Amino acid sequence: MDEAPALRRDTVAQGLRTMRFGRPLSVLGRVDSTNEVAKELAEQGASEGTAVIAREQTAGRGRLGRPWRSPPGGLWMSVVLRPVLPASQWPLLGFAAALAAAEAIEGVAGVPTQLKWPNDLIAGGRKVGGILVEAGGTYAVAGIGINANVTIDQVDSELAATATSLETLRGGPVDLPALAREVLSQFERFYDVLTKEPAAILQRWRERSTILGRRVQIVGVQTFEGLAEDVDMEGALLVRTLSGVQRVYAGEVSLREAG
Ligand code: BT5
Repeated sequence: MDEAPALRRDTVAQGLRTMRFGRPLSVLGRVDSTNEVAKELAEQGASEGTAVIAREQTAGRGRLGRPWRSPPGGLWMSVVLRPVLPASQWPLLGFAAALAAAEAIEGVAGVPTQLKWPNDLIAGGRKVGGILVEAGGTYAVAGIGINANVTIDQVDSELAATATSLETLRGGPVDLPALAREVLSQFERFYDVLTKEPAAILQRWRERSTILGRRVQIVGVQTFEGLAEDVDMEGALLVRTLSGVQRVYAGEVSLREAG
């Protein structure tokens, strides 16, 4: 069986065809969170596209303070952004990152991938990755996590029912440096589309969505059910309930499929 190439700066940078994303690029060993490292770089003035990849994270994080398991073999990456979009549309940065990750997974690993609002990457009906965008004052950091060559249920048995990995789905390891390169390349492309024509990103996102047209349960300050109808230009989910359409923001809620 083929050995997957090692994740190093040179194996990722070789053949990288981007203008800005991944320039500069750091590939680190074990860090707390690549979002944290990228934030520090952004605070020090790092330019847009600066990217940080780690082989392992000890304190990887998801939304709402949730932990993100990040063993060696996964793709744990963050990119510094300096968006010119109005702040109200910054949630769409997460949509662009998710679209990029899905395209890259399909292109490099050949695994069909869908998106679940707000930030989940879904393959084989399970979570194969996620996006965490964190905003600073003038910058944002987009964190992209993909379970590539990991057996996630061996890392955390609680994830056995909900999570999967590319290696599990395709029955063999994926070329991790090639995946990293393709995520950077697709992200630069979708980010530039977003800057010029945000509505085009929404349309692409809708085409990959798992939940539009389905009944969902929103769990937050209030818990309610409704029909996930659409997403809007601020990345909010529009949920039709008996009392009308509710706009739901990602910062505040979890979403489940309703029976
Ligand atoms: C996310 O949060 O899905 C965003 C994950 C972002 C991770 C990247 S890795 C690079 C960068 N650096 C970071 O520190 N973070 C970013 P959320 O939707 O809140 O999902 C978190 C939930 O997913 C947890 O509560 C678990 O139930 C589950 N989970 C944790 N680790 C997982 C994994 N590796 N695969 C699938 N599910 C996981």
